[in-house]
Amino acid sequence: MHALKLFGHYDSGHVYKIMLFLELANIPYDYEQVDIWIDKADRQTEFLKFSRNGEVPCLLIDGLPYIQSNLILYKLASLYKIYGGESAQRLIQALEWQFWEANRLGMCLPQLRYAKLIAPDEFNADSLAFLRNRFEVDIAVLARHLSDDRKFILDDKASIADFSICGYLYWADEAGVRLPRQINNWLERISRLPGWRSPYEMMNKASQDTH
Ligand SMILES: N[C@@H](CCC(=O)N[C@@H](CS)C(=O)NCC(=O)O)C(=O)O
Repeated sequence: MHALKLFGHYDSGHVYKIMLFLELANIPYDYEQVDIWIDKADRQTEFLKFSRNGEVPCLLIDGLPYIQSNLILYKLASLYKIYGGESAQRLIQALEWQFWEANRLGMCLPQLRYAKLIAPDEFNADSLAFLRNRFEVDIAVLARHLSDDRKFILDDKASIADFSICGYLYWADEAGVRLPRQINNWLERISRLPGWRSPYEMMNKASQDTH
């Protein structure tokens, strides 16, 4: 049994990805909230010691810090041999989608939500148009992939590829984007996995329990 401590914040889809893994797998962990809306220098000293860029999520596994949500998912899958970690082949397939997420959907969807919900003045019309166009291209790629009777991203079983990519998609409304039917159906399938809760429900609850 490993000692896990997650630093997070309820506004972060990157944190939600990690919590989905831990909650669905029923793995116990401690949680500490970090206020991501204050200056980095004012965040908890312990957290800043572990999180190189002052970002959440940061996961301590037996005292060792792991940052970057997709790396954390990869580490958890390898460690517990579940959700993609069952074999080297499944893990590498999941990793391909993790890179896709980090380079594509993860570079427009979180930004669109941030622009709509938190900082509308920081984005001009051209940047918003760029992000929206990029999102449309990426979501079409994903919808195509999910259209041929595939239940989850890799196969019939959920994996870290699903957790990584779905993180911000449950907040599509907050980002002001519409989702194709294939994507909504897939999100619905994930939400039927035992232990699933919506992002705010899962993350607010963790904050109240331990913060
Ligand atoms: N590439 C990172 C992104 C993490 C990230 O953007 N974290 C945001 C919250 S969603 C954060 O900590 N922002 C606070 C800040 O940078 O000051 C990952 O995948 O973990």
